[in-house]
Amino acid sequence: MNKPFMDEELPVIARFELRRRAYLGPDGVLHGRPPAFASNVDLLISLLRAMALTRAFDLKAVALQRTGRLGTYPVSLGEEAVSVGAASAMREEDVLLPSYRNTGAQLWRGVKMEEILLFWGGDERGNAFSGPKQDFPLSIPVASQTSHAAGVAYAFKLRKEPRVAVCMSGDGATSKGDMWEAMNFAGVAKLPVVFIVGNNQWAISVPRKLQTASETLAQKAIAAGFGGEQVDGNDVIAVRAATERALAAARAGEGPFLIEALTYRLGDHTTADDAARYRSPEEVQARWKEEPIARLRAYLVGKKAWGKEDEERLASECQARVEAAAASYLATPPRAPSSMFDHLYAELPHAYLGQRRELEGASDA
Ligand SMILES: Cc1ncc(C[n+]2csc(CCOP(=O)(O)OP(=O)(O)O)c2C)c(N)n1
Ligand SMILES: [Mg+2]
Repeated sequence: MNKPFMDEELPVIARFELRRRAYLGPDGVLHGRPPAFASNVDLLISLLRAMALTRAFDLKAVALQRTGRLGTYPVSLGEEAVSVGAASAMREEDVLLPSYRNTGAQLWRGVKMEEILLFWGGDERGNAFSGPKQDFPLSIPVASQTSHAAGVAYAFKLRKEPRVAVCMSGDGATSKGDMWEAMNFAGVAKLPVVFIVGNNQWAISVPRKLQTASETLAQKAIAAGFGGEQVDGNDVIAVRAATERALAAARAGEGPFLIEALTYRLGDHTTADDAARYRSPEEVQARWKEEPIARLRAYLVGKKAWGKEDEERLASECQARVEAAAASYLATPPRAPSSMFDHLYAELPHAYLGQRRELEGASDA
């Protein structure tokens, strides 16, 4: 850490503390004092299944992109526990504001795989998704969802509704003005919003250390006047426990919270990226030992709650579901090109009327 200048002769006026939450280690063993839900094997299996489905879906999405049938796509390989852990702690009436890397959270909330594929295939109908309609579409502009989340939480507060906005972002978002402003307002107005920062160590090719000199990202909450903690983001139990606690506090009127979920982006930034150009295969290989699915599987195997047959059944089930979703996506006829003029304006400006007519004329021909 950079040692900030400090005149030792002056009296100390404030001290801050940060804590780190971790239960399920890469060794597949529970440490510390895990939350009560960790003894609910069925729940743990549902978390495992959700992470496995996310990974299988990502694989298929990349295959579709590589064969020219999908646009750019961002996998969440190695980061599945952040999305699944956070979303699984939410109530249906809460509002999720995801980033582009939170496919696992959207799936948990009930968005269909074919809808996600439609979106990444360039069809906005994918955003009219199933599941909680009040959830936001995923945000591609980095950090713009943070101020939206503060706004949603402000509405909850004004209406006195016991609901929470869950804002998901990457580490890079915490370096942006939008997020500082959102956190500042959230702190001042004590808003029911939980910021989940998936710190995957990279903002495309920019490593965490070049993004911010802050020792942790969790401590950024302290500057905004609320609490934060660092969580092992590859431990789905820790992510869920941290989110549950923060949601309960926010719902009870205790204001915002920031969870820095430490993880690692095992894949490329998106299908438009080649991470081998800026990081070594050895670094990535070493991080595979920490990925979230293997450790939960190992834990369940140790408990005799999971075995080879379960694993094989899950793999073929995920495969079948993903294939069916891809087939449904591919069978969806594209929208008429003129639909690009719909929905943006209540009344189409004159300049666009002519363009629409021209396009419709061309497609009639
Ligand atoms: C406002 C804005 N600036 C730049 C970009 C280009 N961009 C896309 S992703 C990204 C990096 C984001 O990193 P991080 O917040 O750590 O999220 P991650 O991709 O690692 O999940 C950038 C700079 C963008 N999408 N939006
Ligand atoms: Mg990142």
